[in-house]
Order: sequence, then C-alpha cells, then structure tokens
Amino acid sequence: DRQRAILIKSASLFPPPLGVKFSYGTAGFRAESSILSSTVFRSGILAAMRSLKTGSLIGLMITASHNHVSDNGVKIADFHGGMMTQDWEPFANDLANASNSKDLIELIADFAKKENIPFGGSQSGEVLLGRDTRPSGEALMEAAKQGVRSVIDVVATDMGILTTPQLHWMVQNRNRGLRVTEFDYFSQISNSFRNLMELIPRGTSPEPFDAKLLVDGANGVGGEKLEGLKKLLKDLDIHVRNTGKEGEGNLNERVGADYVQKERVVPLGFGPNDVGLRCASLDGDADRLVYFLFPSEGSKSIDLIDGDKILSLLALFINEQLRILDNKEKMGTSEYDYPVKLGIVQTAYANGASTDYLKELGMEVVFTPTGVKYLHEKAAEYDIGIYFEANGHGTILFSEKFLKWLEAKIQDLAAGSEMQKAAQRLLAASNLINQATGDSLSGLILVEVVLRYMGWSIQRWKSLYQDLPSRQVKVKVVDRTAVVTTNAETSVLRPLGLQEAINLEVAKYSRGRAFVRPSGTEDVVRVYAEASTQQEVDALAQTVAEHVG
Ligand code: NG1
Ligand code: ZN
Repeated sequence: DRQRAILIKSASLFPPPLGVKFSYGTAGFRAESSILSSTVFRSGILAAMRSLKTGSLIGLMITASHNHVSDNGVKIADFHGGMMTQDWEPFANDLANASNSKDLIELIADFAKKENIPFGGSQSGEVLLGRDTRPSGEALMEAAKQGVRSVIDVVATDMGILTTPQLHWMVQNRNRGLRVTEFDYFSQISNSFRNLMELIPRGTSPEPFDAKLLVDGANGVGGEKLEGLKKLLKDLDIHVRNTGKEGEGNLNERVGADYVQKERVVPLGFGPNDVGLRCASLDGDADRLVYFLFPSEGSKSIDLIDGDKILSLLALFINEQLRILDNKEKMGTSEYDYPVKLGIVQTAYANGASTDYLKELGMEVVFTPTGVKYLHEKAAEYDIGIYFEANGHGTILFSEKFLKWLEAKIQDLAAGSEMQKAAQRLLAASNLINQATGDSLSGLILVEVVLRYMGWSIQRWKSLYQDLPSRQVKVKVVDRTAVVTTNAETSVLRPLGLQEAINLEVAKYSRGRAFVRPSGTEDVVRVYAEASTQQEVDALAQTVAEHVG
C-alpha cells in the first residue's frame, strides 16, 4: 500500500551503520553524530506513530547535552511533556537496530497492529522538533523531519534551535491548548518572576542584595537563550559568558555544569576578578544548573553549590510558604482544606549531608534510581514534589489538585494578608518553574528570586550545610551490563561478591559510603564515594574502582 511504499523509499535514504548497536537509554539515543542519521530518521517515524497513537502532539529533541560537540543524540518527549513511556523503549531499540528496510517496515507494521495505530486513517498527528547548537544538528533535523513525514497525515513542525526544557514545555502546554512560541515561554517566566519580586517583604534583608550574577552558558544553546530572556527581567544583573558566539570557545569544552560539578574547577572565561561573586553554570542543552564561587584568589578549586543545595534552598522556601499557610488559628474549615504533602526526591548521588539536613528539617526524603524519568514520576506523587540530581537537573512539580486548592485559597484569604501572599508565592513559583522537566533557565530565575526573598548571599546559601567530601570515578569495562544493582542502585547484586568487597572497604572509613552502577549514557561503570576527608574519599573511590575493573 501507499504507506509502505513511502516508508521503503525514504528509509533507503538513511541506511544504518554496520555493526553498531543502539540503545534507548535514560537520555534517548546518543552516539558519534556521523553514525546517527538512520537512528534519528527512525526516531522521527517513532514520534509520528506515538502522535497517531495518543492523538496528541509529540516532541523530538536532537541533543547530546553535556557530551562532546562531535556527539549527538535524539529523544522523544511524550504527550505530557515528560520522557517517552518506557513501554515503547523496546520498540525504539528494535527500530534503531533493524538492519534493512524490509525488517524495518515489518517491525513498524507489526507494532502498529499490536498498538492499534491508525495508519492513513481519520487520525492526524504532529511532531514538534527542536535541536541544540551542535553543527551536526542541522542535517539530523532533516533526517528527523523525513522520518516524521514518511508517516501519512503526520506533520513535522521545526522549532529550530531550542533548549531541551523549552521543547518539553512547548509539548506539555500545546497539549493543554495553550500558545507555545518562545515568546510565550519567556513571558511566562518573566511575568511570574515579576509577581514573585512584588511579593518579597520590604526591608527584611539584613544586607543589600548583590544583583550581579555571572553565568557560564557552556558555549551552548542556554547562553544564547538567556541573553534573550534577560531583556525581559528588570532587577537582575545577569552577565552571560561562554555564549557560544564566535571566538568564545567550544561547546562543553572545559565549560558547563557537568564540567564544573564533576571536576570542581573554574570554567574557561572566569578569572581572578570574579572572586566572591555569585556564578552559575548551565550544561550544553540547558537542563542542568549549578552555582559556584571562587573562595579566594589563587585557589584553583571552586566552592560548588550543586543540585542538592539548590534543592535545599527551594525546599526551604516552599516549606516556609506552607508553614505560613498552615496557620492553625486562621485556617478555615472549608471542605477544600487538606494537609498538603511535600516530598523531596533524590538519588544515591545526593550528598549525604544534604539528605541529613533535609530530614532534620522534618521533610520527607525518598530515593529513586538515577534518571529523570524515575525522579519525575516519584515527585508527581506529591502535592508538591521537589526533585534534583546532584548534577543540577531538577524541578518542582505541583499537582493539579493542589493548584486548584491554591487558587481557591487565594480567593478566600484576606487580601494582602501574609497567608494570601504565601499562597500567591506558591502559585507564582508553579508558573515560573518548568512543570515538564528540569530547566536551568527557569530554575536559575527562581533561585535568584528566592535568594532575594531570603536576603541571602551565595556564601550564606553555601553554609546551609557542609558537603561531605565525595569522589566520582568512571571505570571502563568490557561489559557494563554485567553490573546489576538493586535498592535504588545502592547495592550490587551481580557480579557476586562485589557488594561484600565494597562493604569491607566502606567499613574502614568514618562516614564512609560507596556504590557502583552502570552508566545509562556512557559505556562505563560509575563509582561514587563519600567519607569525612577528601584524602580518605579519594582512597575509597580508588579501591572500589579496582574491585570493579
Ligand atoms: P548516567 O550516565 O546513567 O550516570 C547521567 C547522569 C544522570 C542523568 C543522565 C541523563 C550522573 C552521575 N549521571 O546518567 O544523573 O542526568 O546522565 O543526562 O550525573
Ligand atoms: Zn543536559
């Protein structure tokens, strides 16, 4: 039939590389960009099928985030704006690995039948496509569009260069019937920023707030977009470096949130003149955010304010608003009042000191395996769920039920009262921070307002708690899938004996902790360790790595 003929014709333009096995990991498909065109083309077909199946807009993003500029990747944003349903991952893998057009078409036909996908029927579909600034993105975008367009009645809408979180946001909001241009995205952030600024109590700050913020854009899409966004933000004094413009350096090369967080050193473009200033760093596709500062002149290492500390700051802010709202005397007895559940979601990579700190404040802290999809899903179980990975990926999710409650509350409460202001702050925060996925741009703006609300310098924020010394190392192994973990990745099931060996090493140190897991995005096994001194933790990580390799 016609559909088959179209697919055969277009698939022949994108032959797969020989002898490469692709796998849809925690961040979609990633590889050296020169071998990706068939996979991206096929991901376009997949996205189109997903759109027909769900009757909704689906997103497709071309990026390899913090990885080398010569790498690229592709991932699908599902109709709700989050990661693609895990049920479709095996099909994604089969599609990417089909060795010829005939197999490919058979796979598509079988899956369409199994999933009742109405090819060429009454249903039409749409896929929204975005890419980061990688040079290979342009050709891969064409491959993706051809994939989408080879499914009858599905249109491909090319949004050009976007941050990953912008694309997720657009998919989520378009499927809620809203307008989703980049201007709409920027407006939503800047409007809720202004609302929050107006809700800051006057004259409470003990010291004048230093508005100056330096941002490392990783020479990627985030720096460029922040330049646009900051024009709408009065009161913030943002200076973007490593914007990716000519002569500023290469994408992710000794710059960016991944580099700063893992290596703990100053990114290029920052120097001794910046000692003591508040600095932030985005990753290559702007879905990660960390802060840092140079403690003193001449020191090479930085003081890192990682995702855990961003999480702690935001959790304090949210908790404070809930505390103001939960004023027993004034709390109405109306039927819509209910105990609001706040949940904090972390992974095993969270610094132990952050977990202790949050628990001491009485917060509920839960753990999931690494990977945004797990954290996001868990956070969505709460009225307000805050999740962050130590590497700076995270957001705050507000449930529909809670937001309805909040809106009713705001109507009900005395105008201008402290309680009404607390409710308004929560509502503004929910509009500011990306509800689809972790977003360094909206996250950065929220952090900036919260610091002002608290009246805190970056030094004060940093001193919330003292990080335990930690170390991460990668171990190259023949087959990383030989390492199998359980219990949110904190213990090893296989190979047998490895966990016992780790336990013996850990027991030698005070406050020792270590775990190993196979990476979902790189061909390595990762080792993470904590102990009470840097020297001890380096030794611990080293010995554990030797047990792995
Ligand atoms: P892997 O490679 O599975 O460790 C890395 C990050 C994750 C997550 C994904 C997706 C670490 C230790 N791991 O996953 O947290 O961000 O990339 O980009 O930072
Ligand atoms: Zn990223």
